[in-house]
Amino acid sequence: MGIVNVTPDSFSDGGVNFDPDAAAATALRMLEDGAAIVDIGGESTRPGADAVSLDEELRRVVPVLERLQGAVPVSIDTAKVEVARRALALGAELVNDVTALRGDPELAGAVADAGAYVCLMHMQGEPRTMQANPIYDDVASEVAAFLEQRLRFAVDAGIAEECICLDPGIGFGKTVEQNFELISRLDVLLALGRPVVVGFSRKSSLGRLLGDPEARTGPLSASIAAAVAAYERGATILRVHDVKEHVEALTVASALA
Ligand code: HH2
Repeated sequence: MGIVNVTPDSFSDGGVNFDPDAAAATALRMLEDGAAIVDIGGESTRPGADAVSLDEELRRVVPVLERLQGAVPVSIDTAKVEVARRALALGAELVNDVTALRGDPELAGAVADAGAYVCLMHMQGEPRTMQANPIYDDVASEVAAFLEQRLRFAVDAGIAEECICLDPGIGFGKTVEQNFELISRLDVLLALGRPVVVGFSRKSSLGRLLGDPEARTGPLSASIAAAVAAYERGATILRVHDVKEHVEALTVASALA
């Protein structure tokens, strides 16, 4: 899954794809580079980010979705039902909701009505404050219990179970150690029986593990290592910024499996 953030302030690619033509060109290049789907987002959820209004989020993503319609398989990274509805009408196949259907009471019904796929992600707290002091007794079991509960909620709302994938939410209310533990214990999440999505790409935990306690991003080499490790532990979808390099690494890893 390639990432295209149509935002001025995303943590690693803010501003790069803020122009709709640039965003659409990036998405098309990702498809050529081997992405199966491209995740379009109009609101940064980096630690400390402020929320974006509905009008502004629509203004950012709709022109990009219009340019990609019929050309690229699209996922819409949003927690707002109106953004999801517009994206689904413009051909998006998957709704990637970092609130796991807790943010907008109407989103579950909209996904169910459209027969779309949905990604349910774990987050402790909310983006403005989530990195202040994340606390777990056992991060893998608590994330799994949360995702199991959200999976039940989604199915009860009418979303077909086979349309649902689950994501531990790397960096969303987790310390460096907790992020790495979630990948090393990915089996706990796989036991829920749904495909697992992992988004470690460029995240600050990578840079911090490599010795910079103030790092805001991580290098490509570390992103690829994390993606390959997640793949080898059973992740199905890797959410990444640098599609070509990840596809090359994952192709080799799968040939060696
Ligand atoms: N991470 C980000 C945003 N959306 N969705 C899922 N399912 N999993 C993730 O790990 C995930 C996500 C944050 O990364 P990015 O989109 O690059 O940055 P920003 O939120 O600053 O736009």
